[in-house]
Amino acid sequence: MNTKTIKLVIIGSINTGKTSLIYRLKNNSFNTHTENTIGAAFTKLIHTHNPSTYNIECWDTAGSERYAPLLPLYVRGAHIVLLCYDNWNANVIKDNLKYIHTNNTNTHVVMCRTKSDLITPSTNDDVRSRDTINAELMGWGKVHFVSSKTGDGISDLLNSVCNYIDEYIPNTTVHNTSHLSQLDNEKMKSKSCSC
Ligand SMILES: Nc1nc2c(ncn2[C@@H]2O[C@H](COP(=O)(O)OP(=O)(O)OP(=O)(O)O)[C@@H](O)[C@H]2O)c(=O)[nH]1
Ligand SMILES: [Mg+2]
Repeated sequence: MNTKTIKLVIIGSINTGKTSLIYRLKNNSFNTHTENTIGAAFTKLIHTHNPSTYNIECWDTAGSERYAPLLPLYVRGAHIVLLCYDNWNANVIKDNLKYIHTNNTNTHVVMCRTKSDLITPSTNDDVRSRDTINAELMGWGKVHFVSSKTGDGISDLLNSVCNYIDEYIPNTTVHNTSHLSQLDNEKMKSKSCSC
């Protein structure tokens, strides 16, 4: 049995559904009572897909502007960053991406269009093709359309993450998170995360 341990960080603007997405990935259900994350929250996803076990160490960051200065610290050393947005805004997305690329040239970015259940059927095709084209133009491959509410797109997202790990991460990778100990413990806890 192969075991792979990776650091995954989820970033995006406030209320884009990051905590709900982590909750869905971990519990396969929708948490209707999330609160805004304070600083960041840590949770571990253990996913088994023979012959591999994936230990996915997740940092769920706060989208509030006032925590933005902490983002580079959390993102540092991440193998994968899930960049969440619930409405395409190139400037906001570029803003988020700048936190990733300063010191993280090896970080794999996965674009997640959250709350896909809120896209009306009449605009669904337009929104999907617009976001897909925009992401391609910006150099970011596939956009994952996910709904933490309905579970739509979640297994596809998880498969994508695991495929990336299979391809690029060696077995039992250990990463250094000691820099995080500089942070005030309280800032790392989220009132909202009940994962
Ligand atoms: N309809 C719908 N609502 C969602 C979905 N995901 C999250 N929400 C709602 O969006 C709001 C914000 O969700 P959170 O998961 O707390 O958002 P967040 O990105 O973690 O917010 P911050 O921690 O403040 O950055 C909540 O009211 C959620 O119930 C979804 O897939 N569909
Ligand atoms: Mg949150």
